[in-house]
Amino acid sequence: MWRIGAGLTLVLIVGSACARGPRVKEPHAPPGASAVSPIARILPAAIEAQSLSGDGVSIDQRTTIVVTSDDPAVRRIGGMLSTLLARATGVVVPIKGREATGATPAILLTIDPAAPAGDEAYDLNTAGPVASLKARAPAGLFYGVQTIRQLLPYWTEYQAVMFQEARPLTLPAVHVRDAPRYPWRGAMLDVARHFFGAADVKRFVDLLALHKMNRLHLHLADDQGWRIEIRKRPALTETGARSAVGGGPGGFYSQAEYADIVAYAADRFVTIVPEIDMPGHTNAALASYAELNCTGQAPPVFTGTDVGFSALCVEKEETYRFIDDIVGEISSLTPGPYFHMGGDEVKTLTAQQYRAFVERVQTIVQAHGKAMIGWDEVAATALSPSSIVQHWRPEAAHAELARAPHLILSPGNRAYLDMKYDAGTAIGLNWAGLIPIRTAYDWDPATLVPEAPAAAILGVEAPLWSETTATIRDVEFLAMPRLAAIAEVGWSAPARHDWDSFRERLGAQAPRWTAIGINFFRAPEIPWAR
Ligand code: TNX
Repeated sequence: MWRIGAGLTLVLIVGSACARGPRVKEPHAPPGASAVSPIARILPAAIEAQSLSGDGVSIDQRTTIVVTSDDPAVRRIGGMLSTLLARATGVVVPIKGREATGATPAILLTIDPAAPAGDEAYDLNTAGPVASLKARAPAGLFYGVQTIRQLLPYWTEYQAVMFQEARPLTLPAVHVRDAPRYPWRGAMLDVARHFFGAADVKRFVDLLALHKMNRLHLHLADDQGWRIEIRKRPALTETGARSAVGGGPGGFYSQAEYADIVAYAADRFVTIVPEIDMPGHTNAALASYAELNCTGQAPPVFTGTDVGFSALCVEKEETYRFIDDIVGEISSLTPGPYFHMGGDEVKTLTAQQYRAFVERVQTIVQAHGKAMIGWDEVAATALSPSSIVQHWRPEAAHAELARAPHLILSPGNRAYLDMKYDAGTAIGLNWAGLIPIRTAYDWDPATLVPEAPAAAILGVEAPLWSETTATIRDVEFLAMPRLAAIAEVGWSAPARHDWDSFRERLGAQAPRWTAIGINFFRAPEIPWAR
C-alpha cells in the first residue's frame, strides 16, 4: 500500500510539471527488447564485464534498495538509483537500512573495504534475486549506478514513461568489476566567449557524470566577458559581464548561482575547477577597472575573437590586490582544491615579466588554500610541488612539460572539443586540425609526453572553447560524441582500449542520447543504433 501510494505521488508531481505537453500515450518498446547486449552499452569500457546465465533482479512492487551504510552520501546515491528505477518502471523502489538485509528481490549498496581498490572503483553483480553493488567509497557506488543506468534499456530515459502504468523490468544479470585508469577525467566549458546559464551548465554536468567524468573546469573570464560576481569588485559584472563574442548580452553567475552549480556537481562527484585567465585574456577586467591598465585608461569591451592583445599591468601593486580579492572570493565559494590562473597566450610581456607574475600569483593562490593550475606556458616558471600544468599546445617543449610537478593532458589536436570534425562541420575552429572521432579516441596519455614521469600524469581534460558556440545545443554538437571518447581515454584500462569495440559501444548510445535530447553529431564512422 505504502509503495503504491508513494508511486502515485511521484506520478502526480511529474504529471503536473509536464502538463503543458500533449496528453498522448507514448508507444514504447517491450521491456528488455534491444538488439544490443546490455554489457555492450557500457561506456567508458569497464575492466571486466560479463553477462551471467540466469535472471537478473526484478524491479517491481516487491523490490527494495538496501543501504547498509550510515553515510548520508550512500543514502543519497540510493535515492538516485531509486529515481532512475522509478523513471524506468513507474515503481518507486523504497530505500531501507540494514534491517532489510535478506529482503528479496533487492539491490544492496555496500561500502566494503574488500571491494576493488580505489575510491572510484566498484563491483556490480546483478544476478537475481539480490543484486549487489560494492565499493570502498561513495564515488564508486555512484559510478556503479551510472553503469546500471547504461544497462537499462534506452526508453527508460523518457520521462513520459511516468505517465503509464507501472511496468516491471528485469535488470540483466551481469558482473562488472571496474576502476578508473586516471584520477582526472575532465571537460572545460568556456562560458566567457559565450555565456551559458546555470541550467545549461547542470545539463553539461549530467553528461560528464553519465560518462564517469569527475572534473568540470569553468573558464570564467576572458577578453569578451567576466562571468562571476565578485562582491569587492562590482564593476566586473556591471561592465565586464555585458558582452560576448559577436556582441551578445553576455551574463554572469551570481555567487549564489555559482555555489548552486558547485553543489549540483558535487552531488554527482564532479569537482568544479574555476579559472580566471590572467595576465592575458583580461580585456573584460581591464574594461571594468581603469587602474588595472598600465596607461590608466580602460579599453572598450571586446566582442571579436583575436587573442593575445590584453594584459594586466604586472608592474602595479594594485594588480595583485585585485587578484587577491578575486582568488579569495572564488576560493571561498569553491570546495574543490584547485584554482586555475590561465597564463596562456601572453604576447605583450617579456619572459621575465611573465615568470615573475606567474610565481607571484602562485603564492596568492596557495595563500587561499588552493593548488594552482596553469596552461602549459607556465611550465617555464618555477612551480611548487602542488602546482599543475595543463598541456594544450601540441608543439609545447617536452623538456619543460617533463619538469611539471603534475600534468593534465588536453592536447589541442586530440582533446579540443571545439575543433571541427571534418571540413564540412558548420561550427568550430580548425587551428589544431580537424578532429574526427577516431582521432579523439586513438591516443594514449602515457606516451603523449614520453619524457614525463608516469606518476606526474593526473589524467585528461577535453576543453570546449565557445567562440563559435552560441547555445548549449551548439556545445552538445561539438562535445558529443568526442566527450565520450575522452572519457574512455581517461577511465578505461589500456588493455580495454580498442577502436572496434568503442565504435560499436558508441553506436549503441544513440537511442539513449536521443531520448535524453542530446544534439550529437552522427559521425559517419560510427554504426549508430536506431
Ligand atoms: C587557444 S587553448 C586558447 C583559447 C582559444 C582556443 C580556441 C588556450 C589555452 N587558449 O583562448 O579559445 O585556442 O580553440
